[in-house]
Amino acid sequence: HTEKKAISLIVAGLLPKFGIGFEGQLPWKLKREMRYFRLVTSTAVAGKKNAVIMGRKTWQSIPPKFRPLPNRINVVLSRTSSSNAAIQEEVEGSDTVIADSMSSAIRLLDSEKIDQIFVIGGAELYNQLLSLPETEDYSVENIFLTEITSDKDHAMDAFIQMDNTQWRKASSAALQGHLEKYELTGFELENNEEGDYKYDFTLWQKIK
Ligand code: FOL
Repeated sequence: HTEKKAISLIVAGLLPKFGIGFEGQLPWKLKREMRYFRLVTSTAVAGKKNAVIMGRKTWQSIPPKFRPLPNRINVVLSRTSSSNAAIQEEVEGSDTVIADSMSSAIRLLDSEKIDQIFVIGGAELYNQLLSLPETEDYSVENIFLTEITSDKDHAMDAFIQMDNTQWRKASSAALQGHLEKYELTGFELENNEEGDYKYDFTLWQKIK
């Protein structure tokens, strides 16, 4: 028996409805926001790696040339043996594992060599964890949420359900502290702009 694992979610959502996707892809192309995602999920303490857990559709949404996401242990959740076999074939020899549930993914990651565990989507997996953040295997402690706004309308068909009675926004000092611990300096947390979008990097934590 091992300790309950702390996990983090990382997600970018368009307010006020928390839209995160359209037709199986991100609704936007935000170069510097994606750089933040890459650095936050890749940077681990010396001698360890982080893990990224994602659903099968999110795996398929990542451009083949970028997957598996480098320098991270990739875990893909897939319940059906047909998609399972296709992913297995693509990833053989890489740092990628396939699991059929969050609990088995977490148990596969039970190693001293893993620093942080990030869940990187999509909507089905995020919403499962947001509604049930704690099981006997894991507990969602942090949500790295990029809060995006735009004056224009953007088509969205995937949303996350943020429940403000379960989660509260941490101070920007708390997020800055996390980033500094990993020597991730130089990010402006607020009032970032790219194209039609403005966004803030925020951290949400479970209300105990
Ligand atoms: N969280 C945040 N904050 N922003 C996101 O865009 C995001 N995207 C996902 C999950 N959480 C997120 C899922 N979608 C790549 C593509 C899609 C994707 C996640 C990652 C990807 O290609 N990542 C490369 C970056 C390449 C680059 O720098 O352009 C990586 O190495 O992480």
